[in-house]
Amino acid sequence: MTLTTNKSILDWIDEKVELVKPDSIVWIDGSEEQLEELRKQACETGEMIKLNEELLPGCYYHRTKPNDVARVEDRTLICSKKEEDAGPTNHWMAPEKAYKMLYDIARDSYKGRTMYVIPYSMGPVGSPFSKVGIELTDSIYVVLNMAIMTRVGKKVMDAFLDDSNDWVRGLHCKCDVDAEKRWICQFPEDNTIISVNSAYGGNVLLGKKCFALRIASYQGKNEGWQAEHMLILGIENPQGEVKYVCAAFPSACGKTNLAMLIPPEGYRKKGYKVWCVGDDISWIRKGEDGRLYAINPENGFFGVAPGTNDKSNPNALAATKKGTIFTNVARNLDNNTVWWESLDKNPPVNAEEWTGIKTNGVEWKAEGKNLAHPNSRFTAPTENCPCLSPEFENPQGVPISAFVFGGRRAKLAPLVYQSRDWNHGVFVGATMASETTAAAAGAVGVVRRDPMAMLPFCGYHMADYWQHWIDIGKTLDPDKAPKIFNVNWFRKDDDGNFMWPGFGDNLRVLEWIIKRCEGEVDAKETAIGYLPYAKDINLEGLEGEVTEESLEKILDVDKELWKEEAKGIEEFFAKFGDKVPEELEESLATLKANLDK
Ligand code: OXD
Ligand code: MN
Repeated sequence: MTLTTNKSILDWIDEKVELVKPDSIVWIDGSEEQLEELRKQACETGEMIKLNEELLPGCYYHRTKPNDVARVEDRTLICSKKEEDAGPTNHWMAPEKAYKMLYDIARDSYKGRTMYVIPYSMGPVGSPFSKVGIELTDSIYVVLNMAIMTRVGKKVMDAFLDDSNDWVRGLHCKCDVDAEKRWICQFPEDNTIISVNSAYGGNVLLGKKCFALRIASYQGKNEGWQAEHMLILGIENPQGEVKYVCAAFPSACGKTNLAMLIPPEGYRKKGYKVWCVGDDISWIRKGEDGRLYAINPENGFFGVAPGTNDKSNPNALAATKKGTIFTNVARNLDNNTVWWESLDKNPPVNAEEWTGIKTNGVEWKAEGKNLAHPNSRFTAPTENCPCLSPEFENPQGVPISAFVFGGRRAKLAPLVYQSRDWNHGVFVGATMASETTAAAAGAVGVVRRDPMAMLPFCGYHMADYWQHWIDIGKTLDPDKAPKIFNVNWFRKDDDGNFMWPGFGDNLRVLEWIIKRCEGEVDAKETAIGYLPYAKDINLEGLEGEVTEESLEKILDVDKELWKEEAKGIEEFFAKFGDKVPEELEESLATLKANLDK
């Protein structure tokens, strides 16, 4: 039984069936009965393990092959017709060559397997922002994850026009999970994604990075909207007014934590609340009132487990307590629950680490080994999140007051600054950078430029993407355009200690940002943009940790360091030749001139 009579969809599926030759075909209708049946099957084959129903109701455990635990950027290709359209920051292959290579790998690979056809919607079904995709997969794990991360099934097809060709084709073939033949290919001009030889989330949940960022960024350029690697949060003041902020950070900068921030006690007592609309991706377009509105196209959180605990992010932890799939974490065999580094201080003694080795967790840790993989994940429904915004399902999205960029800079960037205007804000985003941490392989403290946190996710030429930002700005009335800011929670003193407490206290900075957007507070004009006066950041309740004096230091702009930074930016821009928008070149020239004053 099919769920649509849309000919473009049915023809494409027929073609792919012919290629991969499944034994049977199952359409995912989104019903709880069908999903429950699939969970049962996955448990029977060992693909998943049911966890303790009392402690973690509806939760399952899965492990991937050890060679398949993360996104693979050097095997992620943008297959545009022209190489120059992929740009210098993407890996590229000509579409003809890529299709042939992928079809040769995929051919007959579903023999003895079932093809699952997943119709899914990115965004609330029927919202003007939303887009439809069809993912074909031979993995029940993928089906069950997609059913959490997106809206799936009959309701999606029922709302989809019979003659529409505006849908994204996605073919996933697990094959043998051979790392040498693993490819994640986006064909932006064909609305097509093909992923082979992986079963790791970021490579196979095609709605997420592949569609909602790489393909969607390209669609957005052509259709006048934006797909961004941004969280969305709402800040409610004691009067009940909510202002929304979109923020982009490179990995390991606490994006999910900021998205689910818990206000400091003093703020909570006054009645402040923070609402999470999304933790990873924003789709943004202009509303009828001329303001920019954003939706979170996803329906779940695919979060990194290690580091998530009661202190760092109680809301994310709460979201994982039911209906969640855990991947590559450790298992506590005494009570059939899960554990990961820093969840608490008590690794299970009777444990199974992430590859399945039975071990005494305490001894294992004493040997300096991880029980959970550092990139182990939870796939949790957004509806579980205690601070999920009541506007989460709003088909019109939420109005954005500010865009916030940020990174990890030990010495350079001040706690917060505001760009002079939209174009300067685009420059701030385009030149975003973060210092590498010990969490990733390679040297520590090296500056890696990651424009708008989109480096691995932009589906076309990065300089054209910057131009798109500039062009969007031209369509906005400056009074209605979101103001653009940069934050740095990671400034260190000369002894290497963090100078700002971070976490919930970041609300103090967000409060200043909102006040700036509302024109309620003055700022100091500096070489890099507008900075707060220290007195304007509320430090109530932070006594002893941060004083107005130490705040001055976190807000300091060291001109010599910034001159170095300007050189780094110049080198970075050189990679893009004459494609860098003139507005960004002008911002660089202004920065240099300001620093020489
Ligand atoms: C993610 C990422 O998993 O950005 O969200 O890598
Ligand atoms: Mn992300």
